[in-house]
Amino acid sequence: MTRGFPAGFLFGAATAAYQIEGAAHEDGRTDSIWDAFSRIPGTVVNAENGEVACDHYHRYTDDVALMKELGLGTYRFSTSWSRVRPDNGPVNPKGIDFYSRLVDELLSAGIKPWLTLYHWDLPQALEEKGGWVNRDTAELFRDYALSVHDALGDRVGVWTTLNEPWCSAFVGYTAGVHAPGRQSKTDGLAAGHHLLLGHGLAAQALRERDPALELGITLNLTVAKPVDPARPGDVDAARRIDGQLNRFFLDPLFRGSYPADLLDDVAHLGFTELVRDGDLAQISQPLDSFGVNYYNGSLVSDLPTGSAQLSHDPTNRVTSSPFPAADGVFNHPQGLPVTAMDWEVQPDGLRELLVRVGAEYTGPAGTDLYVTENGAAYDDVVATDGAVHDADRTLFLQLHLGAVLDAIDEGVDVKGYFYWSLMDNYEWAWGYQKRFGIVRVDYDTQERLVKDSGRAYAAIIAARSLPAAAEAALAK
Ligand code: GBH
Repeated sequence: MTRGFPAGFLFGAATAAYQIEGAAHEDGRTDSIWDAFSRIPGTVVNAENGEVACDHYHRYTDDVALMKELGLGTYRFSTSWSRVRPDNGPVNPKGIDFYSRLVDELLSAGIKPWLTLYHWDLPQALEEKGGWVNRDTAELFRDYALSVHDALGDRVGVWTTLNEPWCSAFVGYTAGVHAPGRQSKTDGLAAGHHLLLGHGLAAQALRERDPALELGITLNLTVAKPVDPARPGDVDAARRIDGQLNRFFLDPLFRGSYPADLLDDVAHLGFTELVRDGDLAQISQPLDSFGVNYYNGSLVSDLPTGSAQLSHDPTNRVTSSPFPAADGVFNHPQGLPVTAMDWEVQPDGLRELLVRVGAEYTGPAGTDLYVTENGAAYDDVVATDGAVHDADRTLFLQLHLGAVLDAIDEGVDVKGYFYWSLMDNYEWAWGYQKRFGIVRVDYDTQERLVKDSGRAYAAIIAARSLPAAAEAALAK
Protein backbone atom coordinates (compact mmCIF):
# COMPACT_ATOMS: atom_id res chain seq x y z
CA MET A 1 0.00 0.00 0.00
CA THR A 2 1.18 3.51 -0.74
CA ARG A 3 0.54 6.58 1.40
CA GLY A 4 -0.87 9.62 -0.29
CA PHE A 5 -0.31 13.30 0.42
CA PRO A 6 -3.28 15.59 0.94
CA ALA A 7 -4.62 17.61 -1.98
CA GLY A 8 -2.71 20.86 -2.35
CA PHE A 9 0.37 19.61 -0.46
CA LEU A 10 3.35 21.51 -1.92
CA PHE A 11 6.59 19.77 -2.84
CA GLY A 12 9.68 21.89 -3.26
CA ALA A 13 13.40 22.24 -2.85
CA ALA A 14 15.42 25.02 -1.23
CA THR A 15 18.66 26.93 -1.76
CA ALA A 16 20.21 30.17 -0.52
CA ALA A 17 21.87 33.03 -2.40
CA TYR A 18 25.44 32.85 -1.09
CA GLN A 19 25.51 29.06 -1.30
CA ILE A 20 24.71 28.83 -5.02
CA GLU A 21 24.91 32.11 -6.93
CA GLY A 22 28.62 32.87 -7.32
CA ALA A 23 29.18 36.07 -9.37
CA ALA A 24 30.27 37.65 -6.12
CA HIS A 25 31.78 40.72 -7.75
CA GLU A 26 29.52 41.06 -10.73
CA ASP A 27 26.95 43.66 -11.69
CA GLY A 28 27.63 45.83 -8.68
CA ARG A 29 27.38 43.28 -5.86
CA THR A 30 29.61 44.11 -2.90
CA ASP A 31 30.77 42.07 0.09
CA SER A 32 28.49 40.38 2.57
CA ILE A 33 29.73 39.10 5.91
CA TRP A 34 30.34 35.71 4.27
CA ASP A 35 32.72 37.17 1.68
CA ALA A 36 34.67 38.85 4.47
CA PHE A 37 34.52 35.91 6.91
CA SER A 38 35.64 33.32 4.37
CA ARG A 39 38.79 35.39 3.67
CA ILE A 40 39.94 35.03 7.28
CA PRO A 41 42.46 32.17 7.40
CA GLY A 42 41.18 29.10 9.18
CA THR A 43 37.47 29.91 9.17
CA VAL A 44 36.32 27.65 6.32
CA VAL A 45 37.55 24.19 5.33
CA ASN A 46 40.12 24.59 2.50
CA ALA A 47 39.57 28.36 2.69
CA GLU A 48 36.68 27.96 0.23
CA ASN A 49 34.21 30.75 -0.51
CA GLY A 50 31.12 31.53 -2.57
CA GLU A 51 32.84 33.51 -5.34
CA VAL A 52 31.80 30.96 -7.97
CA ALA A 53 29.74 28.42 -6.00
CA CYS A 54 27.29 26.73 -8.42
CA ASP A 55 27.46 29.68 -10.84
CA HIS A 56 23.68 29.78 -10.56
CA TYR A 57 23.77 33.51 -11.40
CA HIS A 58 24.65 32.54 -14.97
CA ARG A 59 22.94 29.15 -15.10
CA TYR A 60 19.59 29.88 -13.54
CA THR A 61 17.63 29.07 -16.71
CA ASP A 62 19.16 25.57 -16.82
CA ASP A 63 18.54 25.18 -13.10
CA VAL A 64 14.88 26.12 -13.45
CA ALA A 65 14.59 23.64 -16.32
CA LEU A 66 15.94 20.96 -13.96
CA MET A 67 13.39 21.92 -11.31
CA LYS A 68 10.67 21.55 -13.91
CA GLU A 69 12.02 18.15 -14.92
CA LEU A 70 11.85 17.06 -11.28
CA GLY A 71 8.25 18.27 -11.08
CA LEU A 72 8.81 20.72 -8.21
CA GLY A 73 5.72 22.72 -7.37
CA THR A 74 7.69 25.41 -5.57
CA TYR A 75 11.25 26.67 -5.22
CA ARG A 76 12.56 28.38 -2.09
CA PHE A 77 15.49 30.74 -2.74
CA SER A 78 16.90 33.81 -1.06
CA THR A 79 17.79 37.27 -2.31
CA SER A 80 21.18 38.77 -1.51
CA TRP A 81 20.98 42.13 0.28
CA SER A 82 24.47 42.93 -1.09
CA ARG A 83 23.29 42.37 -4.65
CA VAL A 84 20.02 44.25 -4.33
CA ARG A 85 21.44 47.15 -2.32
CA PRO A 86 25.26 46.96 -2.35
CA ASP A 87 26.70 48.26 0.94
CA ASN A 88 23.06 48.91 1.83
CA GLY A 89 23.13 51.87 -0.57
CA PRO A 90 20.54 52.59 -3.26
CA VAL A 91 18.86 49.79 -5.18
CA ASN A 92 21.15 48.25 -7.78
CA PRO A 93 19.07 47.76 -10.96
CA LYS A 94 21.29 44.96 -12.28
CA GLY A 95 21.17 43.13 -8.97
CA ILE A 96 17.41 43.19 -8.62
CA ASP A 97 17.04 42.35 -12.31
CA PHE A 98 18.66 38.97 -11.71
CA TYR A 99 15.89 38.03 -9.29
CA SER A 100 13.27 39.45 -11.60
CA ARG A 101 14.49 37.20 -14.42
CA LEU A 102 14.66 34.21 -12.07
CA VAL A 103 11.09 34.78 -10.92
CA ASP A 104 9.85 35.09 -14.51
CA GLU A 105 11.63 31.88 -15.41
CA LEU A 106 10.02 30.06 -12.46
CA LEU A 107 6.57 31.37 -13.29
CA SER A 108 6.82 30.32 -16.92
CA ALA A 109 7.89 26.84 -15.74
CA GLY A 110 4.79 26.70 -13.52
CA ILE A 111 6.88 26.76 -10.31
CA LYS A 112 5.76 28.89 -7.37
CA PRO A 113 8.53 31.25 -6.22
CA TRP A 114 9.04 31.21 -2.42
CA LEU A 115 11.28 34.12 -1.54
CA THR A 116 13.42 34.45 1.58
CA LEU A 117 14.78 37.93 2.19
CA TYR A 118 17.65 37.02 4.48
CA HIS A 119 19.65 33.81 4.58
CA TRP A 120 22.64 34.90 6.68
CA ASP A 121 24.36 37.32 4.28
CA LEU A 122 24.39 40.78 5.87
CA PRO A 123 26.19 43.49 3.86
CA GLN A 124 29.70 43.74 5.33
CA ALA A 125 29.27 47.54 5.40
CA LEU A 126 26.55 47.04 8.02
CA GLU A 127 28.66 44.59 10.03
CA GLU A 128 31.25 47.34 10.25
CA LYS A 129 28.59 49.43 11.97
CA GLY A 130 27.91 46.68 14.49
CA GLY A 131 25.92 44.22 12.42
CA TRP A 132 22.86 42.70 14.08
CA VAL A 133 24.15 43.81 17.48
CA ASN A 134 23.30 47.34 16.35
CA ARG A 135 19.55 47.92 16.74
CA ASP A 136 19.50 50.16 13.63
CA THR A 137 20.08 47.07 11.46
CA ALA A 138 16.49 46.00 12.17
CA GLU A 139 15.12 49.13 10.50
CA LEU A 140 17.55 48.85 7.61
CA PHE A 141 16.32 45.29 7.07
CA ARG A 142 12.75 46.57 6.79
CA ASP A 143 13.84 49.11 4.16
CA TYR A 144 15.70 46.42 2.19
CA ALA A 145 12.64 44.16 2.37
CA LEU A 146 10.50 46.91 0.86
CA SER A 147 13.04 47.43 -1.93
CA VAL A 148 12.80 43.78 -2.91
CA HIS A 149 9.03 43.89 -2.71
CA ASP A 150 8.87 47.02 -4.90
CA ALA A 151 10.50 45.06 -7.70
CA LEU A 152 9.05 41.57 -7.24
CA GLY A 153 5.82 42.01 -5.29
CA ASP A 154 3.73 41.85 -8.45
CA ARG A 155 4.94 38.29 -9.15
CA VAL A 156 6.05 36.71 -5.86
CA GLY A 157 3.28 35.64 -3.51
CA VAL A 158 5.15 34.00 -0.64
CA TRP A 159 7.59 36.02 1.46
CA THR A 160 9.81 34.72 4.26
CA THR A 161 11.62 37.38 6.23
CA LEU A 162 14.44 35.45 7.90
CA ASN A 163 15.97 32.02 7.59
CA GLU A 164 17.02 30.54 10.94
CA PRO A 165 17.70 33.65 13.01
CA TRP A 166 19.08 31.34 15.72
CA CYS A 167 22.00 30.48 13.43
CA SER A 168 22.54 34.11 12.40
CA ALA A 169 22.63 35.20 16.02
CA PHE A 170 24.24 32.39 17.95
CA VAL A 171 26.36 30.49 15.43
CA GLY A 172 27.54 33.83 13.98
CA TYR A 173 27.93 36.04 17.06
CA THR A 174 28.34 33.58 19.97
CA ALA A 175 29.93 30.36 18.68
CA GLY A 176 31.97 32.15 16.01
CA VAL A 177 31.62 29.23 13.60
CA HIS A 178 29.71 31.31 11.03
CA ALA A 179 30.11 34.88 9.82
CA PRO A 180 30.80 37.36 11.29
CA GLY A 181 32.76 35.01 13.59
CA ARG A 182 32.30 36.80 16.89
CA GLN A 183 32.37 34.88 20.16
CA SER A 184 30.23 36.79 22.60
CA LYS A 185 27.21 35.67 24.57
CA THR A 186 25.85 39.20 24.86
CA ASP A 187 26.37 39.92 21.14
CA GLY A 188 24.47 36.74 20.24
CA LEU A 189 21.57 37.73 22.47
CA ALA A 190 21.45 41.25 21.07
CA ALA A 191 21.63 39.91 17.52
CA GLY A 192 18.79 37.47 18.26
CA HIS A 193 16.52 40.21 19.57
CA HIS A 194 17.33 42.60 16.74
CA LEU A 195 16.75 39.91 14.12
CA LEU A 196 13.30 39.32 15.62
CA LEU A 197 12.69 43.06 15.64
CA GLY A 198 13.80 43.32 12.02
CA HIS A 199 11.37 40.53 11.17
CA GLY A 200 8.52 42.36 12.93
CA LEU A 201 9.28 45.70 11.27
CA ALA A 202 9.54 44.11 7.82
CA ALA A 203 6.41 42.03 8.37
CA GLN A 204 4.32 45.05 9.26
CA ALA A 205 5.69 47.20 6.43
CA LEU A 206 5.25 44.48 3.81
CA ARG A 207 1.73 43.77 4.95
CA GLU A 208 0.77 47.46 4.82
CA ARG A 209 2.18 47.70 1.33
CA ASP A 210 0.58 44.47 0.11
CA PRO A 211 -2.26 42.97 2.13
CA ALA A 212 -2.49 39.98 -0.23
CA LEU A 213 0.98 38.58 0.37
CA GLU A 214 1.62 35.37 2.23
CA LEU A 215 4.07 36.33 4.93
CA GLY A 216 6.19 34.13 7.17
CA ILE A 217 9.46 33.27 8.84
CA THR A 218 11.58 30.11 9.00
CA LEU A 219 13.20 28.76 12.17
CA ASN A 220 15.57 25.86 12.74
CA LEU A 221 14.04 23.87 15.57
CA THR A 222 15.04 20.79 17.49
CA VAL A 223 13.55 18.20 19.79
CA ALA A 224 15.61 18.30 22.98
CA LYS A 225 15.31 15.30 25.27
CA PRO A 226 16.94 14.56 28.64
CA VAL A 227 19.19 11.49 28.72
CA ASP A 228 17.44 10.40 31.92
CA PRO A 229 13.98 11.92 32.40
CA ALA A 230 14.25 11.09 36.12
CA ARG A 231 17.43 13.17 36.64
CA PRO A 232 16.66 16.84 37.36
CA GLY A 233 20.04 17.90 35.91
CA ASP A 234 19.20 16.24 32.58
CA VAL A 235 15.68 17.66 32.52
CA ASP A 236 17.08 21.14 33.15
CA ALA A 237 19.65 20.66 30.38
CA ALA A 238 16.85 19.81 27.92
CA ARG A 239 14.80 22.79 29.11
CA ARG A 240 17.72 25.14 28.48
CA ILE A 241 18.35 23.88 24.95
CA ASP A 242 14.64 24.05 24.14
CA GLY A 243 14.48 27.56 25.62
CA GLN A 244 17.58 28.95 23.95
CA LEU A 245 16.95 27.40 20.55
CA ASN A 246 13.21 26.87 20.04
CA ARG A 247 11.29 29.09 22.44
CA PHE A 248 13.67 32.09 22.19
CA PHE A 249 12.10 32.64 18.76
CA LEU A 250 8.74 30.83 18.88
CA ASP A 251 7.40 32.62 21.95
CA PRO A 252 8.01 36.24 20.92
CA LEU A 253 6.64 35.49 17.43
CA PHE A 254 3.48 33.67 18.49
CA ARG A 255 2.89 34.80 22.09
CA GLY A 256 4.43 38.25 22.21
CA SER A 257 6.75 37.44 25.11
CA TYR A 258 10.07 35.83 25.89
CA PRO A 259 9.71 32.70 28.06
CA ALA A 260 10.17 33.46 31.77
CA ASP A 261 12.67 30.63 32.33
CA LEU A 262 14.78 31.85 29.42
CA LEU A 263 14.78 35.38 30.80
CA ASP A 264 15.99 33.99 34.13
CA ASP A 265 18.77 32.03 32.43
CA VAL A 266 20.09 35.05 30.54
CA ALA A 267 19.31 37.80 33.09
CA HIS A 268 22.96 37.96 34.16
CA LEU A 269 23.89 38.80 30.58
CA GLY A 270 21.83 41.99 30.55
CA PHE A 271 19.27 40.67 28.06
CA THR A 272 16.20 42.35 29.54
CA GLU A 273 17.79 45.80 29.22
CA LEU A 274 17.96 45.31 25.45
CA VAL A 275 14.25 44.79 25.05
CA ARG A 276 12.38 48.09 24.78
CA ASP A 277 8.71 48.80 25.34
CA GLY A 278 6.75 47.92 22.24
CA ASP A 279 9.37 45.56 20.81
CA LEU A 280 7.40 42.41 21.55
CA ALA A 281 4.21 43.85 20.07
CA GLN A 282 6.23 44.71 16.97
CA ILE A 283 7.71 41.22 16.77
CA SER A 284 4.44 39.31 17.21
CA GLN A 285 2.86 40.30 13.89
CA PRO A 286 0.30 37.81 12.56
CA LEU A 287 1.91 35.25 10.25
CA ASP A 288 0.33 33.53 7.26
CA SER A 289 2.96 30.83 7.03
CA PHE A 290 5.60 29.38 9.29
CA GLY A 291 8.55 27.26 8.21
CA VAL A 292 10.28 24.60 10.26
CA ASN A 293 13.80 23.56 9.28
CA TYR A 294 14.55 20.20 10.82
CA TYR A 295 17.77 18.23 10.63
CA ASN A 296 18.08 16.30 13.89
CA GLY A 297 17.13 16.17 17.53
CA SER A 298 19.31 16.30 20.59
CA LEU A 299 19.70 14.20 23.70
CA VAL A 300 21.28 16.19 26.51
CA SER A 301 22.58 15.93 30.03
CA ASP A 302 24.57 17.91 32.57
CA LEU A 303 26.96 14.97 32.67
CA PRO A 304 29.65 14.89 30.00
CA THR A 305 30.22 12.09 27.51
CA GLY A 306 33.33 11.25 25.56
CA SER A 307 32.30 13.66 22.81
CA ALA A 308 31.14 16.65 24.77
CA GLN A 309 30.50 18.99 21.83
CA LEU A 310 27.27 20.90 21.47
CA SER A 311 28.15 21.96 17.99
CA HIS A 312 30.66 20.92 15.43
CA ASP A 313 33.53 23.11 14.43
CA PRO A 314 34.61 22.20 10.90
CA THR A 315 38.04 23.81 11.09
CA ASN A 316 38.92 22.89 14.67
CA ARG A 317 39.39 26.49 15.64
CA VAL A 318 38.80 27.51 19.19
CA THR A 319 35.10 28.29 19.09
CA SER A 320 32.45 28.57 21.77
CA SER A 321 29.11 26.93 22.40
CA PRO A 322 26.27 28.63 20.52
CA PHE A 323 24.18 28.58 23.68
CA PRO A 324 24.65 31.67 25.86
CA ALA A 325 23.43 30.04 29.08
CA ALA A 326 24.05 26.32 28.73
CA ASP A 327 27.56 25.93 30.08
CA GLY A 328 27.72 22.44 31.48
CA VAL A 329 25.15 21.02 29.08
CA PHE A 330 26.41 18.12 27.00
CA ASN A 331 25.06 16.46 23.87
CA HIS A 332 24.87 12.67 24.01
CA PRO A 333 24.86 10.43 20.94
CA GLN A 334 21.67 8.38 20.66
CA GLY A 335 23.31 5.60 18.72
CA LEU A 336 21.34 6.39 15.55
CA PRO A 337 22.85 6.27 12.06
CA VAL A 338 24.57 9.53 11.11
CA THR A 339 24.92 11.58 7.92
CA ALA A 340 28.23 12.92 6.59
CA MET A 341 27.73 15.90 8.94
CA ASP A 342 27.70 13.44 11.85
CA TRP A 343 24.10 14.46 12.48
CA GLU A 344 21.92 11.61 13.69
CA VAL A 345 19.06 10.51 11.45
CA GLN A 346 15.95 10.87 13.57
CA PRO A 347 12.83 11.15 11.40
CA ASP A 348 10.43 10.67 14.27
CA GLY A 349 11.80 13.89 15.76
CA LEU A 350 10.25 15.69 12.78
CA ARG A 351 6.85 14.18 13.51
CA GLU A 352 7.13 15.10 17.16
CA LEU A 353 8.24 18.64 16.36
CA LEU A 354 5.44 19.26 13.86
CA VAL A 355 2.86 17.95 16.33
CA ARG A 356 4.18 20.27 19.03
CA VAL A 357 4.52 23.36 16.85
CA GLY A 358 1.07 22.74 15.36
CA ALA A 359 -0.58 22.28 18.75
CA GLU A 360 1.21 25.00 20.70
CA TYR A 361 1.99 27.72 18.15
CA THR A 362 0.80 27.65 14.53
CA GLY A 363 -2.53 25.89 15.07
CA PRO A 364 -3.94 28.35 17.62
CA ALA A 365 -2.64 31.27 15.50
CA GLY A 366 -4.22 29.95 12.30
CA THR A 367 -0.80 30.00 10.62
CA ASP A 368 0.00 27.54 7.82
CA LEU A 369 2.80 25.13 8.70
CA TYR A 370 5.52 24.02 6.28
CA VAL A 371 8.77 22.11 6.46
CA THR A 372 10.99 24.63 4.69
CA GLU A 373 14.20 22.58 5.00
CA ASN A 374 15.14 18.99 5.67
CA GLY A 375 17.96 17.09 4.06
CA ALA A 376 21.19 15.18 4.43
CA ALA A 377 24.81 15.28 3.32
CA TYR A 378 26.33 11.99 2.26
CA ASP A 379 29.68 11.11 0.71
CA ASP A 380 28.30 10.63 -2.78
CA VAL A 381 30.30 8.95 -5.50
CA VAL A 382 29.77 8.98 -9.23
CA ALA A 383 29.55 5.31 -10.15
CA THR A 384 31.15 3.76 -13.24
CA ASP A 385 27.77 4.01 -14.97
CA GLY A 386 27.97 7.79 -14.50
CA ALA A 387 25.13 7.96 -11.94
CA VAL A 388 25.01 8.79 -8.24
CA HIS A 389 23.34 5.89 -6.45
CA ASP A 390 22.65 7.70 -3.21
CA ALA A 391 20.31 5.17 -1.63
CA ASP A 392 21.07 6.63 1.82
CA ARG A 393 19.69 10.04 0.81
CA THR A 394 16.63 8.49 -0.86
CA LEU A 395 15.88 6.64 2.36
CA PHE A 396 16.42 9.81 4.41
CA LEU A 397 13.96 11.67 2.18
CA GLN A 398 11.37 8.90 2.33
CA LEU A 399 11.65 8.53 6.10
CA HIS A 400 11.17 12.25 6.66
CA LEU A 401 8.28 12.51 4.22
CA GLY A 402 6.82 9.57 6.13
CA ALA A 403 7.24 11.55 9.36
CA VAL A 404 5.36 14.46 7.76
CA LEU A 405 2.53 12.06 6.85
CA ASP A 406 2.57 10.72 10.41
CA ALA A 407 2.15 14.26 11.75
CA ILE A 408 -0.70 14.85 9.30
CA ASP A 409 -2.32 11.61 10.51
CA GLU A 410 -2.12 13.04 14.03
CA GLY A 411 -4.12 16.03 12.88
CA VAL A 412 -1.43 18.60 12.08
CA ASP A 413 -2.16 20.43 8.86
CA VAL A 414 1.33 20.41 7.28
CA LYS A 415 1.01 22.18 3.93
CA GLY A 416 4.29 21.38 2.22
CA TYR A 417 7.87 20.13 2.29
CA PHE A 418 11.11 21.47 0.85
CA TYR A 419 14.15 19.25 0.50
CA TRP A 420 17.49 20.91 1.33
CA SER A 421 18.98 21.22 -1.11
CA LEU A 422 18.10 21.30 -4.78
CA MET A 423 21.80 20.95 -5.59
CA ASP A 424 25.15 20.48 -3.89
CA ASN A 425 26.41 23.87 -2.78
CA TYR A 426 28.62 25.91 -0.47
CA GLU A 427 28.01 24.38 2.95
CA TRP A 428 29.20 27.44 4.90
CA ALA A 429 32.21 26.67 7.15
CA TRP A 430 32.40 23.22 5.56
CA GLY A 431 32.97 24.73 2.12
CA TYR A 432 32.23 22.36 -0.76
CA GLN A 433 33.12 19.26 1.25
CA LYS A 434 29.56 18.40 2.20
CA ARG A 435 26.99 17.59 -0.45
CA PHE A 436 23.28 17.91 0.37
CA GLY A 437 21.86 18.04 -3.17
CA ILE A 438 19.43 15.78 -4.98
CA VAL A 439 21.33 17.16 -7.96
CA ARG A 440 25.10 16.73 -8.07
CA VAL A 441 27.28 19.67 -9.06
CA ASP A 442 30.67 19.04 -10.62
CA TYR A 443 32.60 22.07 -9.40
CA ASP A 444 35.19 21.79 -12.20
CA THR A 445 32.71 21.82 -15.07
CA GLN A 446 29.57 23.11 -13.33
CA GLU A 447 27.70 20.19 -14.84
CA ARG A 448 24.53 19.15 -13.05
CA LEU A 449 23.58 15.48 -12.63
CA VAL A 450 20.31 14.36 -11.10
CA LYS A 451 21.12 11.82 -8.37
CA ASP A 452 19.01 8.71 -7.78
CA SER A 453 17.44 10.56 -4.83
CA GLY A 454 16.33 13.30 -7.22
CA ARG A 455 14.64 10.71 -9.43
CA ALA A 456 13.02 9.15 -6.36
CA TYR A 457 11.73 12.55 -5.23
CA ALA A 458 10.39 13.24 -8.73
CA ALA A 459 8.52 9.92 -8.62
CA ILE A 460 7.00 10.74 -5.23
CA ILE A 461 5.93 14.16 -6.49
CA ALA A 462 4.41 12.69 -9.65
CA ALA A 463 2.51 10.02 -7.69
CA ARG A 464 1.78 12.39 -4.79
CA SER A 465 2.42 9.42 -2.52
CA LEU A 466 5.19 7.48 -0.84
CA PRO A 467 5.96 4.23 -2.66
CA ALA A 468 5.48 0.81 -1.09
CA ALA A 469 9.25 0.33 -0.84
CA ALA A 470 9.47 3.40 1.37
CA GLU A 471 6.79 2.00 3.58
CA ALA A 472 8.77 -1.18 4.07
CA ALA A 473 11.73 0.94 5.15
CA LEU A 474 9.46 2.96 7.40
CA ALA A 475 8.10 -0.17 9.04
CA LYS A 476 11.59 -1.25 10.15
C1 GBH B 1 20.50 24.93 7.45
O1 GBH B 1 20.96 25.17 8.73
C2 GBH B 1 20.73 26.15 6.61
O2 GBH B 1 19.55 26.91 6.47
C3 GBH B 1 21.34 25.87 5.27
O3 GBH B 1 21.84 27.04 4.73
C4 GBH B 1 22.40 24.79 5.40
O4 GBH B 1 23.11 24.59 4.22
C5 GBH B 1 21.72 23.53 5.83
O5 GBH B 1 20.99 23.73 7.00
C6 GBH B 1 22.67 22.37 6.07
O6 GBH B 1 23.56 22.65 7.11
O7 GBH B 1 24.90 20.29 17.22
O8 GBH B 1 26.20 19.24 15.49
O9 GBH B 1 24.07 18.31 16.10
C7 GBH B 1 21.12 24.07 9.56
C8 GBH B 1 20.97 24.40 11.01
C9 GBH B 1 21.69 24.03 13.21
C10 GBH B 1 21.31 22.15 11.79
C11 GBH B 1 22.50 23.17 14.14
C12 GBH B 1 22.10 21.26 12.74
C13 GBH B 1 22.72 20.93 15.07
C14 GBH B 1 24.13 20.54 14.74
N1 GBH B 1 21.73 23.52 11.86
N2 GBH B 1 22.07 21.78 14.07
S1 GBH B 1 24.88 19.52 15.97
